[in-house]
Amino acid sequence: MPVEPLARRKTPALRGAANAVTVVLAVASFSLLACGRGGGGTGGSDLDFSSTLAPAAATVGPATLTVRLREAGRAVTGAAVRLEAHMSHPGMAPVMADATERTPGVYDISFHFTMQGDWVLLVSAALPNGRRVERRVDIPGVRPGGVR
Ligand SMILES: [Cu+2]
Repeated sequence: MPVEPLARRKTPALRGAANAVTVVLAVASFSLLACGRGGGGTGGSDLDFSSTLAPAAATVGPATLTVRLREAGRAVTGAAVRLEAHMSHPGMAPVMADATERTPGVYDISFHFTMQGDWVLLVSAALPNGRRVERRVDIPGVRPGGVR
């Protein structure tokens, strides 16, 4: 007879532990998504994302971010690649731009640095197979334009 109440008492505690593990896992995967910078993959390790900025020494004015997408060693064609460019200080609307695919898997995003200072480029790519990739590219110290 005393066995049954004991067993009942144990069950909620075990459930609580399981819930705690679930929460920890959810937080861990969220922070992976939130700071998708660097070479780590957000959607899988077989997806290769690289980007270059031209001009390399960023100044206020026009710029082009070139994004290369490869999946399992093959160029990813037909992706919808978008840019959201933010400055590090508040109160400024982001600069938005869409990419055009120059050659298979190579996407050019033309936009303008509208102010000198520190910028954060958020690149998102929606792949034809439904995958979605987001990367953050920091561009610190954009210099005033009109020097050239
Ligand atoms: Cu600004």
